[in-house]
Amino acid sequence: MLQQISEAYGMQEAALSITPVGSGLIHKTWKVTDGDEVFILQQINHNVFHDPYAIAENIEQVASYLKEHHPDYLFVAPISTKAKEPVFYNEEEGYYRLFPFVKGSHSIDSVSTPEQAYEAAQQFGRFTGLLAGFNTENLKITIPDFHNLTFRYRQFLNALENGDEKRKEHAKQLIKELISFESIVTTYEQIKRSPDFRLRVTHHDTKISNVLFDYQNHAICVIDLDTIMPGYFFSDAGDMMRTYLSPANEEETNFSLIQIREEYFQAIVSGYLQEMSHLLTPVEKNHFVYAGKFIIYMQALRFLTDYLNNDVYYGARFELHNYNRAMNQMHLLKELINKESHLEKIVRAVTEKQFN
Ligand code: GN1
Ligand code: MG
Repeated sequence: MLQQISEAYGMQEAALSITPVGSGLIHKTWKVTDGDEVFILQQINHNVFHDPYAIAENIEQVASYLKEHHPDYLFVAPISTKAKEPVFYNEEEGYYRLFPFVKGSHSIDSVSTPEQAYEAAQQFGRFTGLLAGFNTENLKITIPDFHNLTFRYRQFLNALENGDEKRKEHAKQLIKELISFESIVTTYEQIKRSPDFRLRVTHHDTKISNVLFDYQNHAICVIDLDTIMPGYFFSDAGDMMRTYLSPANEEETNFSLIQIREEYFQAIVSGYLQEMSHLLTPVEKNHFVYAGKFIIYMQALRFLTDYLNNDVYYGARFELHNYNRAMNQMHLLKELINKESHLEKIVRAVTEKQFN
């Protein structure tokens, strides 16, 4: 594999060293060193992304818009092969792509200070903000219905019909609980019909490892642009809440460690609004807490659906893996809802103080 890839990109195979990096559930990622040059190599998960060229097209379009309108913005686009292809395809190995490694950058796997949350939120807000003039209809849909909560709920109901009987029995209580939060879907359906919510260029995967930091701990840019699609601001704000608010992540099985850190919530809202305040409608600004509920609920549904379907999407290292993840997200959702009125106050304080 390495030989073909190095040939395709004009690297010296003999001088290469390659180490796996990252913790994503979908793609495989490596750091590749070719003498003085460093790259990030990724194998695209073709089961999830059926059309890797659509991703490449989106990235190209966004890159050229940013280059024209915001030339100082650092946007990490993949390197083309010698044959000028944006991805390398090989029948046995599938699809790969290569990125330049951003010098002096590193990524982190968990958020341990509110400043990191602020910096990341600012970067994701900046990304959507700078692309406000870009016509979202030009974007290809790389995963249909990716953050369509109605669709995710339907997939969950399908799994209740057709999923593994034993697993259904095991998850009985959790299934009931998830159904009891169905109003989150109803609200989403109202939002879809409301003129107060705009479709924007949305990243759709705002976890902290998709932000590059420099060694002074300033965020430099966002990466992982596979799911750039038209979407709502609450997809990005919500996934930051899902992944930055709790000190324990989605893998934690000691659920008492799952907590909502209010100062991190404030940091996400402030950082995001720093770049997006002039673009969000007043109604959107009132939906930061909903953002968290929306994404956390959707992730709980997705993990449990996968558990009921025998782990076909996320995979699992042990029998209860996706069940535990779904339980974890359910706990996180309840913690968020417990603090809802307090969090709403924080949103009001931030919007009034900074932006009025
Ligand atoms: C997947 O592969 P990764 O970790 O970047 C998933 C996200 C989920 C996340 C949960 C394409 O992202 O939507 O939130 O797992 N991405 C896709 O860990 O399904
Ligand atoms: Mg990703």
